[in-house]
Amino acid sequence: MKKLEFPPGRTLICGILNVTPDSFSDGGKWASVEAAAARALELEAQGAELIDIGGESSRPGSAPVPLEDEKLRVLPVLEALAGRLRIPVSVDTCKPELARLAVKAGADIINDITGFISPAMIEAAAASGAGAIIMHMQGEPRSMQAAPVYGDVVSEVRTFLAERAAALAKAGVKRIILDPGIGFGKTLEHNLALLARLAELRALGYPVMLGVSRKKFIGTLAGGEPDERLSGTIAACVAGAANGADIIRVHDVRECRRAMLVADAIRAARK
Ligand code: 8Y4
Repeated sequence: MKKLEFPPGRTLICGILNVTPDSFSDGGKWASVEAAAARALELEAQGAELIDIGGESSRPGSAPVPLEDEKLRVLPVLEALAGRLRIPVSVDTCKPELARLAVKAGADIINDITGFISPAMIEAAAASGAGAIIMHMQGEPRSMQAAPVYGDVVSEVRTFLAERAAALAKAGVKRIILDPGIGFGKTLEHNLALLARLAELRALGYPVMLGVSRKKFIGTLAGGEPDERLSGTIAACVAGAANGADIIRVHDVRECRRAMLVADAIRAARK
């Protein structure tokens, strides 16, 4: 199993590989599997240090995907990639059966946007020997953006992540990454507070992943459709890196990698 390494002072890039039907639909099943595998190799060549593969659209308002559909989307791509990548792969799923099968098919890390609240997901991570990305979400994708409410969003997210990390560690999961879940049951103000105070999450002692790429709060602040949000994405990633993010999860790997090379160099010159 491949393991993510965290060289001090470097912000790693996680490239997003969506394998939902809308992402690779033309040309039938084999063509779409090969296209997805080729995209993963391209993200690696562009400087990704981790690939996050997901077959369930977790956008606000989206409906759950049946297990069989998610399996048919994700597993063939992992199988097609076996032995072809030098970097680890995470699987974005909250279904324990898929998580186990994905690790058997070559995934190294389980990325659960529901934060391993299900004991079966904790068990899947523990039994498979995979690492775990614990993300915070308030509510569920279908309804989470209705009216999210917190007292202090940063301390509530920190308390949740600390509790889930303790449960995973107790079950024997070794490689744990925390993620504040930007946009998952959060208003603009909540997202900004989490970005500004990321250091409070990092203080828990685990690496922190940050997912801001093309998200709605960037459109709210700077305008633009998702494919016009690269500048805002880079600004948020630079701010996140300055505040201690260890990994950024992004669509635009080449551009964000260049931004992190500059941001990390400036951080290294701090006295
Ligand atoms: C355009 C395209 C606009 C996609 C928004 C989006 C995170 C995550 C997602 C995250 C972790 C997304 C699976 C949402 N976000 N996993 N997953 N952290 N760990 N929306 O922030 O990319 S999906």
